Amino acid sequence: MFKRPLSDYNEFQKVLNQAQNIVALTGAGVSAESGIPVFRGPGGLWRTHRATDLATPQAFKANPALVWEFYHYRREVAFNSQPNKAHIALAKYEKICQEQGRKFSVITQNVDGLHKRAGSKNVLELHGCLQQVICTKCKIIEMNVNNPICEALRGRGFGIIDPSKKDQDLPIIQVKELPKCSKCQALVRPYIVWFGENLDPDVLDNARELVETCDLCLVIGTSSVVYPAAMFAPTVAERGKPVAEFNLSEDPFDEEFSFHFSGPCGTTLPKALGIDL
Ligand code: BJW
Ligand code: ZN
Repeated sequence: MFKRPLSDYNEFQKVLNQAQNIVALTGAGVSAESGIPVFRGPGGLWRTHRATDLATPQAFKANPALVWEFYHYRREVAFNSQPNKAHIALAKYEKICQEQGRKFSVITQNVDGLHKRAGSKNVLELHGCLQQVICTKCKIIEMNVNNPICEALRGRGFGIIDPSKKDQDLPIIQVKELPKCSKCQALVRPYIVWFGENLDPDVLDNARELVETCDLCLVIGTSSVVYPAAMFAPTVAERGKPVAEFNLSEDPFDEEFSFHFSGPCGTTLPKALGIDL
């Protein structure tokens, strides 16, 4: 028989107040109200491009300039965005938990850095971050928040997202003009986990441990289609622990989830966590 998860804030708060080890798993929807496009669905980043054209190591090998244009656009949007009420509520709730000796962690699929900028401290960035680059040769990982990251990318990338902007008429960027490693001068790439690449093993181990030990999981603004993150919340539910989903969607992702709060998480999440903003 289909069990419908509860949408009752009072019932959720009873569970929340009892929990000692809480994990919040977030996806692109948590940053949507900061103006950062989600990946899938209407208005999603992938709508005019196949993900495999832009977010795979093969795409970078074939056309590093195209991939860098895409990431220059993404960096520009993310660096000019601000954390929204959902990010801030999570950061404030982590602080409350810390004061009470309870554990609160964020596992995010997002690469925009907004959880940390909102003040969250226990954050695992599963898919990397836009603020870092990795050298294709010596593999050194460096922080780089220069914007643009190199002169050749200034004003570029918007035509990838919106073909009417026609930046395909601009001159092709040569590989030698793309961002370079400060140590060995080889080409660098965004420090992002692309399709078909393994996640950082330490980050993945830490995430798995949280998933296996938490006593409450909040799953916020994710379509739950990309692995391994997609299996985290169902794994918690299979252990018999409560999972509370916050999504625009009316329908829960998994009938084993205990709670489903439909609507923009900038509204539903502060209300559920009892944070006044
Ligand atoms: C709101 C809202 C609001 C909106 N309030 N809600 C079969 C089984 C298992 C694995 C695979 C498989 N076939 C292939 C794989 C591997 C692959 C995979 O999972 N593919 C699937 C598509 C099937 N995974 C990988 O390759 C991973 N590596 C790996 O598994 O290594 C081992 C391996 C290697 C080789 C083969 C097989 C295994 C790596 C995955 C890396 C994902 N990278 C991306 C791109 C990064 C690039 C970048 O950011 O530039 O990460 S994909 C993209 O999707 C991005 C996101 O982090 C990720 C998840 O998306 P998310 O966050 O869920 O966003 P959306 O847009 O999908 O959803 C938004 C949601 O928010 C929606 O539900 C809205 O309703 C909601 N929403 N506004 C509340 N205001
Ligand atoms: Zn190098």
